[in-house]
Amino acid sequence: MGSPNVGKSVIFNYLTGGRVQVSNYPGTTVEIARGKMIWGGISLEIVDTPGIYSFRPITFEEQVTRRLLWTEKPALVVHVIDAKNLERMLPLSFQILEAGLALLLTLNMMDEARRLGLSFNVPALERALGVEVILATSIRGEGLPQLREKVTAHVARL
Ligand SMILES: Nc1nc2c(ncn2[C@@H]2O[C@H](COP(=O)(O)OP(=O)(O)OP(=O)(O)O)[C@@H](O)[C@H]2O)c(=O)[nH]1
Ligand SMILES: [Mg+2]
Repeated sequence: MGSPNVGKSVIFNYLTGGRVQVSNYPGTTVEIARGKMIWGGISLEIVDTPGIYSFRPITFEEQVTRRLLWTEKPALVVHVIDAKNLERMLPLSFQILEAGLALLLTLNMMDEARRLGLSFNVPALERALGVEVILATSIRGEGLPQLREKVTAHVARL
């Protein structure tokens, strides 16, 4: 899950071999998409959600996403963030943690962030937030094998 237009569906397609629509405008995904990932002997259902700005269910997309979290209690929430807007997007991470859900934070669009001169101290961020952090440029597949490993490892520990 995450804000609109941050690359959630690109990541979903990578993990599941799915083909949900990806486009450069917010609100592309309007309904929940489900796919299967089999990796390391573990079979998982991966869910792609409509982009949301916060847990306050104002838009229909936010209502859909929030209901999914409460009713299905996912084993792990992959919060996808645009690395260029970390500060603006982090509050949703805290809301996910406050809801008692396990979180894996993915700073996507690292190609654009690097172009802006941004870099991230991942171990420091992980210590400060108490969650695992991945850097990714999902349109190039960078960081996604690592993301898949961490998702699988988390589920294997349950
Ligand atoms: N430069 C760059 N563009 C990316 C990256 N990941 C995704 N994109 C582009 O960002 C746009 C949005 O990607 P989507 O996967 O549709 O985003 P989404 O989060 O599913 O968006 P909604 O469904 O609207 O919530 C597309 O044009 C992607 O090609 C990345 O790492 N770097
Ligand atoms: Mg989408």
